Amino acid sequence: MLKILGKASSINVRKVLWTCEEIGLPYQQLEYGSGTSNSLHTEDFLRLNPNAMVPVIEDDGQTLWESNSICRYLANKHQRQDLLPIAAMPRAQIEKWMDWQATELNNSWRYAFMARVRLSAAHQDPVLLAQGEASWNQHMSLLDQQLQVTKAYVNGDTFSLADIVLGLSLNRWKKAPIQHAPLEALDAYFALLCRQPAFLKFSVVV
Ligand SMILES: N[C@@H](CCC(=O)N[C@@H](CS)C(=O)NCC(=O)O)C(=O)O
Repeated sequence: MLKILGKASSINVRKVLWTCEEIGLPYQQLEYGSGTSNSLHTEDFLRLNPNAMVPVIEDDGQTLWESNSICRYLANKHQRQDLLPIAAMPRAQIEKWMDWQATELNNSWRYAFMARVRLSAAHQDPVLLAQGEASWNQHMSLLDQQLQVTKAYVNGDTFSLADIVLGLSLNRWKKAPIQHAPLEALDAYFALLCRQPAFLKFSVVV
């Protein structure tokens, strides 16, 4: 059976768990990472992922890390073309939003998230915090503009892997105690995602 190493509180682990639920794939999830009894800094774990990060999967005797790559692998392996199309351009449009989430969006929220959610003493500079919140809102506003066009999911009328990675990111933004820009298309998108049992299950934590 597919083995998923990583704590369920991790947003990146939850992307993989949600993907498995959409596919209807049985899995065994093991709590690994800070705050659990399984350290990422052992020789055994570092052999699986030298980045000392979760998630990691073990499937058919092989190991894979990087959450978005794992989601792509699972959709591809189980031929879920609704989640990740095979045709070049439709696929690239989904992957574009996944890459944007992992690079541009993720870089925008780190300081404000550490300050406001993790309450990190090292992230309380008021100027950097204001810049961080503004940057996070600005990136979410770009997603809002896209949703004003599609009026449904990130890439159009159908749910895809892009909605898994961005849905969890939206959940983080909505629940973080920051000054939120008023973004109505994102509110409608959040309500749409709340119709999916897996989203409700994996959006309990920030
Ligand atoms: N780019 C990686 C990032 C993974 C990542 O940041 N994982 C965090 C949890 S969300 C982690 O392993 N942190 C160390 C820990 O929890 O001990 C991915 O998407 O898989």
